[in-house]
Amino acid sequence: MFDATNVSYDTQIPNNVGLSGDRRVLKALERWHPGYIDWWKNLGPEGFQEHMVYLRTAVSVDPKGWARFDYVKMPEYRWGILLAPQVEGRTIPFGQHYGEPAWQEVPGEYRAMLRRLIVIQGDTEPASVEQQRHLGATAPSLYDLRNLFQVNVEEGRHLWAMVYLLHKYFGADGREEADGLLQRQSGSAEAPRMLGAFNEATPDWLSFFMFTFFTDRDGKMQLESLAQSGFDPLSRTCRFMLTEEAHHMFVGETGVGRTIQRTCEAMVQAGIDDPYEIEKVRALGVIDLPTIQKKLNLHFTLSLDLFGAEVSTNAANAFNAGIKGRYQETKIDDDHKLTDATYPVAEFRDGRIEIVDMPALSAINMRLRDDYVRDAAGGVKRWNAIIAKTGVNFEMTLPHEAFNRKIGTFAPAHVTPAGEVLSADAWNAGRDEWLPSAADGEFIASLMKPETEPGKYAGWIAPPKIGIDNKPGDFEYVKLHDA
Ligand code: BYC
Repeated sequence: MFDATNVSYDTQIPNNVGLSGDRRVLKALERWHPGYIDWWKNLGPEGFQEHMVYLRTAVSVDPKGWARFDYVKMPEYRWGILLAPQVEGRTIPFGQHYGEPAWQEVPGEYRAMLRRLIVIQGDTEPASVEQQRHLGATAPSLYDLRNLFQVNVEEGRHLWAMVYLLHKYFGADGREEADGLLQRQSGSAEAPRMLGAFNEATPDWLSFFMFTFFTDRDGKMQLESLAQSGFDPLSRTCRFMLTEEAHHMFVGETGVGRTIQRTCEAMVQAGIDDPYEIEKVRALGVIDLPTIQKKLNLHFTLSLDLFGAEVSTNAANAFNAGIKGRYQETKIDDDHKLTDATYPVAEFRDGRIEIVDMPALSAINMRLRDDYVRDAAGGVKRWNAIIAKTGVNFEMTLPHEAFNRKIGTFAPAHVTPAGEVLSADAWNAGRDEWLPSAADGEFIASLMKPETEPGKYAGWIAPPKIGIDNKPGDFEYVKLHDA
């Protein structure tokens, strides 16, 4: 019998979707594969393609033991297609089809909408790999280098996950879209990636950690919403992707946390009480806390933009159709149709920030963004606990949601991180106090020197508390010398 928990390795593409019995899709994916490998080699991690990296590979979808750790050369990573097991008798948990059996095939009337969401989701995965491709050259340790590559190969697998859905359920136009996912490129003038944050540079490792904390967390929220989908194959795909996503946010949270920790320790050791003595702190070879706050401000605001407009008919239509739900939809205590419900939405009106009750159906993006902000705030609290423990007097904060926005109601507004509305000129004059300046970028870049000895860490970041897969401190996560 076909076993949907364990992964079959009898085709070139490991999978638990019975690919060997589905010649059409198998052939289509095998045709797509060489283009993917070319993309990985040309636009994936720069260098290190021939090195052995200690990576986890998904070998099952059993929550208790889905991964295996071993050394592998990245181009030989077994990118597989894995769907969480089908839930017997699952019904559509929201929208106008609430309570009807979940769809196993694409409903004709929602085909275009579904394809669009799958393509957008798919587009972000290779984009992030492209954004991070040059970071290997400046990794602060072999541990961090390995984590970067782990994140990268899994984003590659998430691309495969969306490409599978396109090939399996969307025929010729699905094939075209799958090819397009390898043609657009992060930051390209002619064919950029689809969403704003995925065309920004990730210039240094602090940006990488902020990205994996804030932007991967948008990924989590979006995947959670798609995991509610009435289209069961999408739901199952996203559910398994979320298992891997947790590690990406761990990399971000602990990466920023270790940076903060090292800065505070260096300040205490040097007897510097005032976190705003920036030059003195920088002279210690660590990143001052106000600059870390500026990086936080930037990545938080770029990630807020990924939720789309606060009031959105696209989002209302997707919810009504049963295609994209809310965060933890099945745990919400309401009618799951939102016919008469309202939701408080932030609006920029006549130069003021107001909270207005709107039909909940059109405020789906706003609600998800609120859930996201709450989730992100938890991490910031944990960073502040690190600072407090060292005795340094400083608190990281999430800036006001109207600050530095490019999408939605606040796009034309000029608002400070504290939520004060300013003129464009006054805002521009304050910009470098709130967001990383060119000089901040140069300083951080000056610290980005690779540390390649097992167990050693660059001076600006503290070592992790525990190793990956419980490995000892001096474990050689990437074998740099025997490629
Ligand atoms: N940049 O009605 P609206 C991840 C467009 S991250 C550029 O508000 P909607 C990951 C929008 O497309 C998660 N354009 O849109 C993380 C629309 O254009 P059209 C990725 C934007 O649909 C780290 C127009 O503005 N997954 O997985 O309600 C590493 C009107 O907007 C942006 C998803 O996003 C933007 N930021 O909301 C690796 C899930 N925002 O169609 C991976 C799928 C909006 O009128 N996507 N626009 O030409 C969606 O659910 C929705 O498309 C969005 C936008 C939430 C993104």
